[in-house]
Amino acid sequence: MIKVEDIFENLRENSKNGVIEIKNAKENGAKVVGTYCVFTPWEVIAAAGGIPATLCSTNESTIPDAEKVLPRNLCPLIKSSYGFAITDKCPYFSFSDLVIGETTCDGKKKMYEYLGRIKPMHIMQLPQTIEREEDFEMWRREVVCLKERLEKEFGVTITDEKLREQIKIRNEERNALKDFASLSKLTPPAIYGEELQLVFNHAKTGFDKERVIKELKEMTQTVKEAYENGERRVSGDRPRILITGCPMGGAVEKVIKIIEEEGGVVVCYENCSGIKEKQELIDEGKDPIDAIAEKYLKVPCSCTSPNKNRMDLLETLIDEYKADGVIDVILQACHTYNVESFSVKEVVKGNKKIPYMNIETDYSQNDLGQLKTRISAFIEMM
Ligand code: BJ8
Repeated sequence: MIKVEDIFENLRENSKNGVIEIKNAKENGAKVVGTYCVFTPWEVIAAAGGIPATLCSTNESTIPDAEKVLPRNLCPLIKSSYGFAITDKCPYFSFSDLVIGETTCDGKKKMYEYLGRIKPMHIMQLPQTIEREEDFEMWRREVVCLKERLEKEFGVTITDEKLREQIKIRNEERNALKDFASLSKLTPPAIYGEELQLVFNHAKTGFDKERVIKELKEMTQTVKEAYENGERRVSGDRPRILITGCPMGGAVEKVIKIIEEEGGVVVCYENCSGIKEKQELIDEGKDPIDAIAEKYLKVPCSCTSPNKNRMDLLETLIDEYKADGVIDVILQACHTYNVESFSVKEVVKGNKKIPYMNIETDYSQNDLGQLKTRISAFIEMM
């Protein structure tokens, strides 16, 4: 039987497999649809026969090129995304036949205007607030517009049956990811936070969803069995950290590394590269367009106002994963997450009575020393 360490080693070694998979699919005539945000309803793209692919956005190497056009004091995620596109360094972007964006934060939606000069784009208009009936109606119309655009671009008809099929697959993947993440609920956790992030990344770049679901279930089973047989890879005296805030990945994984080097363990990611989008399933009993619109409108992103769902989700996750402390990771110049950090602090320190720390960082490695000092002091205090 495969050892637990080997599972993660294989994932690290095969992290580029997604590129090969999509290249082969493209050569066989598949249509690729690039996405940036978890508001994009993947089910609609897949029901059109397209492959939804998350585009590159987490490396600092493309930022200097982006800054020839975009202002320097802009969020690194936006600059990196644009830099990847103009330098043609993101294979997923190169393969995309269409790119989908949403009107989330100001920087992102304005950047999309320039991206539209390079690739065909479809922009979904996201309501600013999500609580009124008219917000749902507006977003539902946007889902229908996307469906119609894909039908036109790819010369296909998206039936309710195809949508239902994709909803079922993606729900199964969400459940499989949540089951894997549940290994961090154990005391002590069965896995490290770096490994949890690795598995989320793996699912994101695995395009054959049935294979990904099977792999996730097997990984969960292997880790669970080893744990039940007494294997303890993570020491029980490591403080359990929940990470919230902006999406992570690539350059920002420095934060995870430091937390675990300094004696903590990340047990949960309340962000878009973690569990945020996975928590809620799509209702399989409803009209598929209604159900898709309803699910995605509930993504608790700071770009919507108010964003009470995020505070509720945070409280639930702190309890479920038995977090000892919360680290709020905010990308430089991300105003919405930065402003929201005050409410997050109120929930964490006020309601849950556990320590909270806010980190503002970018994609450079210049702040490693400072991050290390602050994170180490935070962990020591717990
Ligand atoms: S659903 S979090 S993936 S918008 S970090 S670019 S908000 S300035 S990434 Fe996001 Fe969708 Fe929301 Fe999730 Fe702007 Fe902030 Fe940069 Fe951000």
